[in-house]
This record gives sequence, C-alpha cells and structure tokens, in this order.
Amino acid sequence: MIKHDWTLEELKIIHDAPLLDLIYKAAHVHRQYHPPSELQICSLISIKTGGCPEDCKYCPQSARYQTNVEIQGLMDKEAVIEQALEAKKQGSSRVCLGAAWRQVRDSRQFELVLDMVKEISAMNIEVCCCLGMLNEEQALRLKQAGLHSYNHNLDTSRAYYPSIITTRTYDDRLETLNNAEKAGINLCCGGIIGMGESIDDRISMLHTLATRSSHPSSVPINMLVPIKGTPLGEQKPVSIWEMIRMIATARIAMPEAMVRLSAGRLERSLEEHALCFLAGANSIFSGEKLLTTPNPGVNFDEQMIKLFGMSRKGEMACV
Ligand code: SAM
Ligand code: DTB
Ligand code: SF4
Repeated sequence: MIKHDWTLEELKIIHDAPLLDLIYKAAHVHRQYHPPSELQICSLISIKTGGCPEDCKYCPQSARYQTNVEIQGLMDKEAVIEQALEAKKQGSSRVCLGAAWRQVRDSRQFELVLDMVKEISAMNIEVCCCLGMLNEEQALRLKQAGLHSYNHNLDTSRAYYPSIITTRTYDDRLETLNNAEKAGINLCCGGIIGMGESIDDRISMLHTLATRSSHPSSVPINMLVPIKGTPLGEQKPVSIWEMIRMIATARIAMPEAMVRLSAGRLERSLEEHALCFLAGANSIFSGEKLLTTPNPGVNFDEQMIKLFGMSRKGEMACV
C-alpha cells in the first residue's frame, strides 16, 4: 500500500535508522515495486545554456555569478534531435531537455521546444523538460506535444529555500508542479544535498514530496557539484553515507517512484554506486556532461552495468 500521510517523525526515524537496517529495508521495498537489476539511463541535453536571471546559489548557469559556463542560445531543433538519437543509441530511454530559463514565455522559442518534444516523443523516447516555471496553459501545450514528465526540483526544505534562492518562492515552485500535474504530466521532482542544509531540511523536503496526493513518478537526488564562482563553490563534498540515507528514505517513502542518482557521480567509486543501487536508486544520467558539468562517461557506465549484471530499462533483450 502506498502511504501519503507520512509524518516528519516517521521519515526521520527511517532516515536515522542503523545504516544496514535502512539499506535492507529500502532494498526490500525496491524489490516489491521494481525489477531490482534494471537501471534507467537518462540523458540530459542543455537546449539553452547560461545567462539565467535567477540567483540559485548552487548554479553555474546563473548570470549573477562569474563561472566558466559559456552562454548559448536555444539550440537548433535538428541538433537536439541528433543528440537525442545518439543518446538512444547509447542506451538511454529518457531524454531531459533543460533550459536556463526563469520561466517559459509564450514565444517562438517555446514553439520550437514544443516541436522538439513532439519529434523526440515520436522516436519512442520518454521526454522530460526542465524549463523553469510554467503556467497551466503552457503545461497543457507541453502535454499535447507528448511530454512525458516535467522536472522542477524543490531542491531543499521550505525553511532553507530562502538561503539558497531569493528570486522565487517555494510556493512558486509548488504552483508549477501543480500546473504540470493538472495537465496530466508526470512529475520529476527532487533536490540537492550538500548545500549546508540540516538533516531536518532534507527530511522536510522528502516529506513535502511524499505527502502529495500523488507521489512524483521520478525523484532525482543530486549531490551538490560545487562550482567556482557560485556562493556554494567552496562547499565540502557530501559524504556518500548521507546520499545513501537520502536515497533509501526516498525509496521507502515513495516506493513506486524512479529514484535517480543524479549530479555528483563523477568521483564516486563502483562500490559507492553499488550501495546507492542497493538502497533503491534505479536510474542514472549518462554521458560525459550533465547540463554543464562533467559526468562519468559512457564507458564507466557500460562497465558498471556489465559488472553488476544489470540491464537497461527499455533495452531489447539480446537474442
Ligand atoms: N532553470 C530550470 C530550473 O531551475 O528548474 C532548469 C535547469 S536547472 C539547472 C535543473 C536542476 O539542476 C536544478 O533544479 C538543480 O536541482 C540542479 N542543479 C543545478 N546546479 C547544480 C549543481 N551545481 N549541483 C547539483 N545539482 C545542480
Ligand atoms: C536534476 O535533478 N539533475 C539534473 C536534471 N535534474 C536536470 C541536472 C543536474 C545539473 C548539474 C549541474 C550542471 O551540470 O550544470
Ligand atoms: Fe536558472 Fe535553473 Fe540555474 Fe536557477 S537552477 S539559476 S533557475 S538555470
């Protein structure tokens, strides 16, 4: 039975349980709802990069900070389709189109994005978009274009949010999630750990997600990638044990969700990856680059999948 009335205390008890008990419990839930050795591979395409007016303190694409990101206008549709096709060839069953926008505007650019969504969906790829805030009508148009999911992260707790972002509110974020949901689009919503938040902030974010009347179908958990020039550029990398606790708690609280081991994989060992999968993560972003930061290349993932005897979601069985 899927539970939607979690209390903060219940989630905290799960999160703080002895580590191996927690992993065991999460692995058990994982096996009840998902094929345990199946991994979904997603690819990110940054369709518009940098120059964002928002002040998210972690983000290399905010125009407010001096980072090494090169600003790039909206990509041509053809180039995006080509990258999506390549991603599919490399084993991705889901493509996420990300744009460094505060919000979607009704413009020629939005029409182009709708065309991209239509064409990539027609290639039998799940399309997810991550374009900033959306109103109801824009959400409906994305749905009509065939959009599978909308990624819009809460990033952290309501209480810690103003320490990370001041140019929009938690309620703005929730409104976009509601607009996408009302349009019948699946939600992809998670957050980042390692931004100086407390454990209670992490629990509170998971609580907001796990008490929605329908859980997000996808929950990306990112480890902060500290970016020089941003206010969080000097943050210490988060410990893998904290990541495992976060993944396991998300898995137990939202059993049907795809839990995605997202940013922060670059310097993580195979053993660390294995523990994250055991704790209930069942998806990764693949490719040399996330949106603007480096990620383990396809060779690392290929070897890992082989070594662990895993299969890719959507992959045709070999005959
Ligand atoms: N502008 C849109 C928005 O904010 O929704 C979409 C793009 S934004 C880059 C997508 C997500 O990437 C953010 O919500 C955040 O969770 C994640 N992200 C950005 N920079 C990151 C970093 N340095 N480390 C980890 N995750 C990051
Ligand atoms: C998410 O939660 N993580 C992905 C995806 N959703 C869009 C993005 C991670 C971006 C990391 C920083 C970068 O590469 O610019
Ligand atoms: Fe802009 Fe999104 Fe980066 Fe915030 S996270 S600065 S909204 S691109």
